[in-house]
Amino acid sequence: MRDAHGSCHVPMGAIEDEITRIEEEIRKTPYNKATQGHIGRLKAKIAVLRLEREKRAKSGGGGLGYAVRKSGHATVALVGYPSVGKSTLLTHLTGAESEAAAYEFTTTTIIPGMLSWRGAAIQILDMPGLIPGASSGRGRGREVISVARNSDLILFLLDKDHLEFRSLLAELEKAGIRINQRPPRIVVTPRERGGVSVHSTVRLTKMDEEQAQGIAKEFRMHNGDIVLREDASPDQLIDVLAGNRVYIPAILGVNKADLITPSERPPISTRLAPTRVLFVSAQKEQGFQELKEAIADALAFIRIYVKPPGQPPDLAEPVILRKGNTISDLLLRLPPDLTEGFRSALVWGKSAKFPGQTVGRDHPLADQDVVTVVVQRGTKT
Ligand SMILES: Nc1nc2c(ncn2[C@@H]2O[C@H](COP(=O)(O)OP(=O)(O)O)[C@@H](O)[C@H]2O)c(=O)[nH]1
Ligand SMILES: [Mg+2]
Repeated sequence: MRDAHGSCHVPMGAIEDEITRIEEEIRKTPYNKATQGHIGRLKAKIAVLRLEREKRAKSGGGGLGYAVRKSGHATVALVGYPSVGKSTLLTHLTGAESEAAAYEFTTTTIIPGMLSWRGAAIQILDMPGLIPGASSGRGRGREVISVARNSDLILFLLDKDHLEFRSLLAELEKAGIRINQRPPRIVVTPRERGGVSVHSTVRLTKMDEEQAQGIAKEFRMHNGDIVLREDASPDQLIDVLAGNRVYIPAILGVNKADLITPSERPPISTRLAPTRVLFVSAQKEQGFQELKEAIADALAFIRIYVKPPGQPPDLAEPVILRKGNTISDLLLRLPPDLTEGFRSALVWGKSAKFPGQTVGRDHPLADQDVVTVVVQRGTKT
């Protein structure tokens, strides 16, 4: 609904002040049935103001002007407070040269390293520490956040002496990053007239239809249908209306484990539950095997064996893809002479209904599938 906002000419500072004021109002308002509609609308107002702020930051030239070149099969962003050992971890895990020193804010740029794991190349990005206020542009916050937004996985790293990570999450949340969540099952269809109608396919307990309409109004949506296919919260509806959200998985590591005894670990795990904790020592290279496995698991790599027609499959060098990838994604990774004039593919393995099933470009593949690409003969010029 971003196009729906008129361009109001409020100065940037005023937007910031207004966000702070509304956040304060939400904090002061007790949450109950009587206030839930009001709070929903306040949250929607904040979301709209943040969209406006993003738009300004981009158009005003004060934007990012900055990007990290993605390479490898997937990109992992290392996110943590300053001095938790992110740079040390990158260096020891990947061999990349990153500055690690015994003082804060040593990482001035984002440094990439490459980790190879069972044939998959995983790019790991070391970043300046995330600090409160990053999402509104404090420190190098904008950069950190834009890199995190574009990554396939976030690896949160905490220092064993500073186990708080709520505020890291909050900072990413404010920037539209949703961690370990799936997109809400809400469908919004704008229309020309007829007002806003809200339908639900399940019983709603967190927000009623009138409250949903109130939120839509804040996004200047005056006509259209909102279909809630789950018991959605106001926050989830706001996410769908705001439209710039990204959904990224994350894992959590606690560093400097060389300085803690085995008996000190369980209480730390309990404290951070239900998030699973991986104990590592970046410096002593402890816990690296489990960490690498957790990264690879979270990235959900699948291995595809390509079988040229009439030949055995190439089992030595699978093509590495991700869960959910299709034949189309596979084609992009093969040399053009193997895919030119693509007609169909034959699939053996878990994704096939029967061995050698003929499928099209949209067919989702599974780990260890064997695939033959069938091309039209004589189409080459
Ligand atoms: N004891 C111990 N110290 C560590 C470990 N990892 C990093 N450090 C130290 O913590 C300090 C900050 O590390 P650095 O990698 O620069 O942190 P960053 O700001 O998160 O990149 C440095 O003095 C490191 O030597 C570890 O696993 N164990
Ligand atoms: Mg660093």
